[in-house]
Amino acid sequence: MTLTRRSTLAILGATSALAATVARAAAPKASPLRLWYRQPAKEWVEALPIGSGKLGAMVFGGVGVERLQLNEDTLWAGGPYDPANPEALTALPQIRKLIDAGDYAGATDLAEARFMGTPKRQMSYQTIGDLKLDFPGLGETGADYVRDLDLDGAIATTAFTAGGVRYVREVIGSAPDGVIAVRLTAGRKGAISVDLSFASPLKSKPVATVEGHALVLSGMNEAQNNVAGALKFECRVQVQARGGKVSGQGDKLSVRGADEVLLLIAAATSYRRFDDVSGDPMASNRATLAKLVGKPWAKVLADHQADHRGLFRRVSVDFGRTRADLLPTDERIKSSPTTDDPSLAALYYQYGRYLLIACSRPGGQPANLQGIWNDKTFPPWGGKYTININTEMNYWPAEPTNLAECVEPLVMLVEGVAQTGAHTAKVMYGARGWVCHHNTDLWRATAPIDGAKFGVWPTGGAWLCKHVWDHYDYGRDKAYLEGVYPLMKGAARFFLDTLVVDPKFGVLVTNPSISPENNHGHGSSLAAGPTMDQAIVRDLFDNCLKAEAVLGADPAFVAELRTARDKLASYKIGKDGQLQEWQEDWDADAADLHHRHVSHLYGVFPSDQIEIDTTPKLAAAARQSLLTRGDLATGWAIAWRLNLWARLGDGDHAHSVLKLLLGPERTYPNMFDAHPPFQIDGNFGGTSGMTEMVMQSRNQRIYLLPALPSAWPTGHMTGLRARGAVGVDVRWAGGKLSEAVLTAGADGRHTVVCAGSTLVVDLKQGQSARLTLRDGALVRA
Ligand code: FUC
Repeated sequence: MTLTRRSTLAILGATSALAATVARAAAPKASPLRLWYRQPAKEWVEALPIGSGKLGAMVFGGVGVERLQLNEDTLWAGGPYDPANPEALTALPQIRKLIDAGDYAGATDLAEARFMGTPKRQMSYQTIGDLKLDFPGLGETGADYVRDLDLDGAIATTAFTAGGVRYVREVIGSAPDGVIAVRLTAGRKGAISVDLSFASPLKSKPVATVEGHALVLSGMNEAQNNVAGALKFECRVQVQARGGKVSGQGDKLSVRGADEVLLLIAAATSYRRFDDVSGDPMASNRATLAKLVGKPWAKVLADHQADHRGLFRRVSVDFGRTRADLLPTDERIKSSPTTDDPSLAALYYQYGRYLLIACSRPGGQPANLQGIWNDKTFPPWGGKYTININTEMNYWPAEPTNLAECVEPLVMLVEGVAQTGAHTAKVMYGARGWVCHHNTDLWRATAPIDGAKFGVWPTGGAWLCKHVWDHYDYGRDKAYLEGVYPLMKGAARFFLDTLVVDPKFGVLVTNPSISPENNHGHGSSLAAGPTMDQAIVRDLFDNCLKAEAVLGADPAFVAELRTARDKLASYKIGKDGQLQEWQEDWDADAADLHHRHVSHLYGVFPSDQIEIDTTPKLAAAARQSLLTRGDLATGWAIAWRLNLWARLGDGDHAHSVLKLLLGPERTYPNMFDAHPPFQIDGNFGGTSGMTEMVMQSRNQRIYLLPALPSAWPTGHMTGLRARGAVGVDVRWAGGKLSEAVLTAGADGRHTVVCAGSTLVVDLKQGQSARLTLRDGALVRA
């Protein structure tokens, strides 16, 4: 890739300072796939994340003291519990009546008193704590210091020189071997001495012991919200030293005078399922480590990188490059608001993919509010699965950026909440099917929590079902669809049983519900039939109908769905030309006109019920709503706006929103998204939004460059996926498509749209088609 010189004054001004700083540092080769820094991390949001899917570590890159903050994805507070509140069933008709009568505050009070889960809060994701590496004789800094995270190699490296010796420390999270592996090397034999110890903030006070050449931390998780801690956990660090001496003392393990040291870190809890904590973490860790006896670092690394690259290298992206990409990552983020740095956007894009690969792998838990990385016992919002936007946003980029495998944990979560949620549906609503409100946790709790104005929202599970369907729609694996159809059907069944007729408008609506988490200005947030609910339920019904059309044999259910679907409330345009957020035209009365949630625009993105080309009036109303909301919001909320502006076909507006996301107020030095505080959804939403600028796959059509900003005149994005199991490569120059390649994973017909021109392409599985623009028309090249 060659550097393109940009002629903006900002760049030219930065150039000479740049050259000097780059020369001073032991900078890694400029690479579009590398985060790098000239100093160790002081704050957690400066440390670099690595992960095996199940295990995570934040690498601080200290010289005399290295800190590896560790996570295991099932270490959460509490134990199996049932939050369904039986009082809700008798309160339900009264709450509905109050809502129908317009007494929204009264409905809220009653819901608060009798409709909330018990306990009213869910459990938190918790850290294991830190593995501390003390290096006697090394100070705070070293010469020629550099630390980096190579996204392609999935490896964090710290290197520096001290006492004339070059030290290199590498850390990986290996999915195939199920460990975090650390290699310590030095340029002189016998130069490595290190003391290992654990420090954990868990109030349950886990204990560290030495077993031969292993340092072991074991204990229990914490109790929370009156739910006792029921999980045993263990973290086991196996030390292999070449040369030198390993010795243990109390709760410390020491290495002296080694040539090279390898640390293999395994961690596990006794969690098996939301209702089963009978696992044996010690046996599991021993088994994991036993498999690695005699396996050299080179092989551990090679297996890890082959596995990672198998996913990561599917997509390549380039938005152009400037000299700004020679700077350390933290400096680029700081100067990004005023600098032309398109490859920072590309780095952020690929970082999102890197993070998903590192925190969401088959057999593990889905990405929570912080993915897998958390240094607290009670992180912000419990680090849970908030499913009124955040968890879904985590998975927006998964299918289009060719990481379908990473969706498996989310589908497994839906399997879990479909079971616990069937109980909640029965106990709290007297309904069949299953329901999940605005949050869930490791224990797959499904009742409304936190407060009526947050929790009384029955469409969380239904929204998750969109991802369950999308996984089929992108992959076209019929056996998979057969397996998940009962989940979708159960979610739909709940709504067939609980939708009620709105007495004023005569349509079928959810009641009680909210438009997350917005106060409509009429005494509360509670209402009947908020626009988002109607849209989510419409998608759910439609996707069930499509699934049934593939699988067949469910005609009675289809008839029921069709009847209900036709009675769902449709979209409404309000007095200010906006897309109404509620059945009533209340938008202008809302307590916060700039509310971060843009729930009523779900139909534009992530759904495709509203499109600029097929439903232009609704799209214009959505645009009006979006303009009123404004661009500035929390990290994830900016990311949602980015996706929306891309869907509305405004590339330059999308790019200006992206700039807000990439700036230092919304991106920490380690590129984690700042809500603030850290929340990973913004990272994933950012990756999704950039994809949407280049390629959109909706309503059986593939849009090429639907929202390309003028800031990225030349570039490519290859290895994407569209619905219908088709691969898409897009290359452009001078702001126009130069070439697109479609590669079919299944037989199908694809309608491709670019610059107002449409082409229908029929492809058999394995075939590909090369497309280009000729005299403004899309043609096969
Ligand atoms: C939703 C949002 C908050 C936050 C929380 C985790 O409730 O409204 O902004 O992201 O989830």
